[in-house]
Amino acid sequence: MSYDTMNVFARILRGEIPCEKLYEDEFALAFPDIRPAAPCHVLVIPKGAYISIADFGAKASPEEITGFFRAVALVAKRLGVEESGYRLLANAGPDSHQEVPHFHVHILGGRRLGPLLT
Ligand code: D5M
Repeated sequence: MSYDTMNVFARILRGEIPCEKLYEDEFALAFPDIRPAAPCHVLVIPKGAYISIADFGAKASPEEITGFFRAVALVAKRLGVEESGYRLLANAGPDSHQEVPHFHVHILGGRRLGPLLT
């Protein structure tokens, strides 16, 4: 499967679709999920064109991978959910219902979450 350059997150990165930028650096962009599943529901996406965690792990440089996950942790801290706790979620492929084929991490928090999301 090749990367779809017209996916919604690719279009957000190119500035073709607006988003509320909560954080941005050379490796990552964070913005609120359009369909929040928790009081705090933010998406963090890498700047590079990667479909999934497998693609990201296989093709991104160590610097990109480190920079991205540092950004995820920093965003969670800035959102104020570090102390109360939060969940990171990354869907990959059809069984997970991954909807947008650009690797992304969901940060979920702001309420007591169930043991698992179904
Ligand atoms: O989750 C993809 C998520 O992306 C899903 O929760 C909706 C969200 N989404 C889709 N379009 C937008 C825009 N334009 N802004 C913000 N959030 C958006 P997945 O893990 O792929 O199932």
